[in-house]
Amino acid sequence: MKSLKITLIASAISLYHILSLTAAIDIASVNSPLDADYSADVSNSDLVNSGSSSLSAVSFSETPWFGPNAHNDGTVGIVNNTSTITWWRGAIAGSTYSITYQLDTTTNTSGYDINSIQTIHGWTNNSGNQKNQNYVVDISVVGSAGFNALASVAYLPFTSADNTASSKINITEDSTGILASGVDEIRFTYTVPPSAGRNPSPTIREIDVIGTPTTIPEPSASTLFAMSIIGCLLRRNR
Ligand SMILES: [Ca+2]
Ligand SMILES: [Ca+2]
Repeated sequence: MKSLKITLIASAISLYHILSLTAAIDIASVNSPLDADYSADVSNSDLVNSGSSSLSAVSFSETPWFGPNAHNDGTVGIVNNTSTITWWRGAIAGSTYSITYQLDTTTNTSGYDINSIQTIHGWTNNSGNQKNQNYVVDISVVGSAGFNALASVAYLPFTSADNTASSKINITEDSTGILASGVDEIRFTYTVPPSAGRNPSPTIREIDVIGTPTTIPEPSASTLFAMSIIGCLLRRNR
């Protein structure tokens, strides 16, 4: 009976995660002629911000040429300062680059609910393509080493000739307000757009992931009653 109960609870937890992955996702996008715009929108206490207790580690597919700490330092930074953007040099169209955030599960063992994601790009000079946002968000949940796709962003309104200086994406969930539950890793993978011009790699000023520790619901009275019935039936069939 004990193993059956554990199996049922584990199944319920897995179903909880899967249901969360079927979220009704909304992706909103805006842009501005100002390089370091949207500064008032940035969070310095989100799940992946540098110094947050929820952030365990950050890793890159390739170390950025500029600003390896800019993407999660809690600010959009200042105009024309390369330390305030995370940027990969030598990118060509079709190149991919990723940032992976590992969340701490020593305290919050069930992982985290993700409520919203915000990404801000911005730079005054060079190609307008740098302000396009073209990436996929993948998540991994507690108990699984694999990743699942959560959202795909393709905000590509700018050509290399555009001087629009910044853009902002907000990813939310329309129904439950929760994009995913039980998350212990979140990865952003950027693809350089096919029409990219000079220095086309994204100029990432900040990535915010808003969320809270996941709370696994206790089994309801009806679930426990159903478990007891199953247990009785199993004993009778021995
Ligand atoms: Ca932040
Ligand atoms: Ca920043």
